[in-house]
Amino acid sequence: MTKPDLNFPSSLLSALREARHVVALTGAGISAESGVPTFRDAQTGLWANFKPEDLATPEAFRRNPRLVWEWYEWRRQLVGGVQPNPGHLALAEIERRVPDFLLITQNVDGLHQRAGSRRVIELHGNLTRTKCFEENVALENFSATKDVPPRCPRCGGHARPDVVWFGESLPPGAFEAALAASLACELFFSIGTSSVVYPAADLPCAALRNRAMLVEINPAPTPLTPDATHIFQQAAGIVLPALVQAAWPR
Ligand code: BV8
Repeated sequence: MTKPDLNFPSSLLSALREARHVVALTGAGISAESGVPTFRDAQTGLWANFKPEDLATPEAFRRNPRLVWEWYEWRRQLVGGVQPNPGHLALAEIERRVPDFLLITQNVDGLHQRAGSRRVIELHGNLTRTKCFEENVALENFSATKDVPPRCPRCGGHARPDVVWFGESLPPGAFEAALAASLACELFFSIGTSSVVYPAADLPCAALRNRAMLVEINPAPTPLTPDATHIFQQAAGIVLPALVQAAWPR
């Protein structure tokens, strides 16, 4: 892999070395280099004719529970077959080096935890977990019946992925904790997100209200780009390991 011509401003390197409170918000882009299509990538194969935003809703599930369940089954299989990439691993390293580091993710793939990150807020849930659509209660083990989606053994309702769909509230307390950390941090990273989904997209704005240094890592510009202190328009899997190496040379 060619060495990136990344020169990190000394202000960023010293901020990262000296900060106590650092927050990173990630989106689907950080999993792209693991081979997980981003949320707004053109869908491929079986799903080429569907837009994720049209599938990730309770209405879509009510209309066609089998279709939505099978989309998540496909994504679960895909995620189960990939590995965290150097971007995920670099964030786990930053957590080990910064006194108070919080990772807030919009992703539902669980790759941050598999990379070793421990302080993670999953704003939008996790597709490896399942719950009952009717009772909104976790379903640990449901016998793989012939039903697709499987049925809740308690009430007979449909099983669904434990993710937050459009129009649904975030997990209780998740956004409040993420907002409090964003309002208190000195350094905020927005990584691999198109910054269009709310309320997650409010978090970097909260950091700016606290006069935090804002760093955006995304090959493409986003609505947040004009407000960023530092912008790295390259892949997270390239920028993040290089940043860790520059801040804490081995
Ligand atoms: C809520 C889980 C309120 C499922 C997701 C009308 C009614 C209700 C709400 C709304 C409404 N109108 C608007 C809203 C708010 C709505 C919203 O924001 N809509 C948007 C579309 C305008 N939000 C909600 O509905 C939220 N809930 O507001 O509740 C409420 C309150 C009380 C009572 C009831 C309701 C819930 C939002 C959560 C939706 N669920 N996911 C699933 O994943 O299947 S969101 C979905 O989008 C994913 O989680 C994804 O992570 C997230 C954001 O997308 P990104 O992560 O940014 O991914 P994207 O593909 O867009 O971009 C990838 C980026 O990576 C790109 O910029 C690309 O350039 C970059 N990239 C690519 N490669 C790399 C890279 N970057 C770095 N390195 C690389 N290698």
